[in-house]
Amino acid sequence: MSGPAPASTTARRALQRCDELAAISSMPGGVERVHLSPEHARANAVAAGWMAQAGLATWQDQAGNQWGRLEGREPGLPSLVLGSHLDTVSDAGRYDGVLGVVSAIEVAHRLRERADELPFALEVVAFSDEEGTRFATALMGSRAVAGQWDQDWWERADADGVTVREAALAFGLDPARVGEAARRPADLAGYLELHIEQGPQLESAGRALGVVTSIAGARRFTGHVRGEARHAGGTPYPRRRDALVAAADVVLAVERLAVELGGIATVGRLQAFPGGVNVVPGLVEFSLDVRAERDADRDDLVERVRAHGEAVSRARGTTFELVETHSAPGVACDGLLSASIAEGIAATGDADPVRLWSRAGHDAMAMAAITPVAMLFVRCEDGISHAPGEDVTLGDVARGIDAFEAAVHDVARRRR
Ligand code: HGY
Ligand code: MN
Ligand code: MN
Repeated sequence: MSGPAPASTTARRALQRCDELAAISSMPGGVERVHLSPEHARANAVAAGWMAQAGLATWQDQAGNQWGRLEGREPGLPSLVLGSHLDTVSDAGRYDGVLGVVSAIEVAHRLRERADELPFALEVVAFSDEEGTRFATALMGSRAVAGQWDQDWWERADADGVTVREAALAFGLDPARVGEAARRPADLAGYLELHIEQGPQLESAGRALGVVTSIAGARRFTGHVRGEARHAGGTPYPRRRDALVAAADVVLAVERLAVELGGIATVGRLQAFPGGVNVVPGLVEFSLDVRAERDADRDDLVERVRAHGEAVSRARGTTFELVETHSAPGVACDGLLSASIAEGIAATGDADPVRLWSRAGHDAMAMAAITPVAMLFVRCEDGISHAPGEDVTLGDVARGIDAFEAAVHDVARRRR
């Protein structure tokens, strides 16, 4: 067969590859692939094989990101980078991040015969840590590429007490060389990311694809409510300092305040200690994730939650504390690159694509520190994500890959 493969063939292969990656999991019967794990190494190796098949020169950087590169009309040109992440949340779906990586590889594959016409090199990147599942932070892979590696991260430990430094060494990385993962802005022409929407807006609008206008920056915290563990039978109510009852009040307020202020806030994890059926809980540890379209509104919401937690604790004789574990500023997508994404979608028959801001975080946020970024969203079934029910259709993926490829051609046309 000569010429590029038809859309449905490449889309079918992209979906098969999502299935193949889903099988690389540390969770029996589910999908979990975390930073610097054996599954991370296997997924990188598999992705590197696909990149090589697509004609890309491949390498893994010192932050565990997997790269591939196709030279443009002359060697050494700044690169247009297409990418997303291969790490997952626990009990994940099969498309968050992964669809963006396999679609980028398909686009590179289709362009390989014509790469000598491109006014940039084309690179594909599979980022190592977007979700922060293992070390309770996020974007470690893309932040390393953006030259924003935080030296404090080395001592961060996972649930088993393994630090990032120990995990990096076991993975075969040299912590002293993490700076080599950083890319220079002058070597980049931009960053484009295809991702499932992870919400229901495209589905509600009856559209397969959308242009992302901006990406909300999340702040994440580990919270503690401290009271006093005592006998569940013997301790009268006036003497109790029940950390879980105080925390429950905070959890309800998190939802109420988020709705009131137009933000989004979630307590996704909560644990009571010592955890005995006949012991008043003396300590609660919980997570808090806060987002809004504008950073100022998000920060306001954080302070309102903190004030509520402190007030509840004063009334109940407990203490309340929020320690920040992750903070990313919101990011605006680049106007010109977004125009290319819109042109790409238009080439698939939707002349006036939906524009929406991303409630979810993406590697593009980190990349925006060193190069202009834009994103293409693909509709997902019922808006479900971060859950095994994540789903997409073959038709939407075919359109997404076509639009992604057409967007790359449009960027090339504008740079000539
Ligand atoms: O949580 C997020 O927004 C991203 O999917 N990691
Ligand atoms: Mn995710
Ligand atoms: Mn993602």
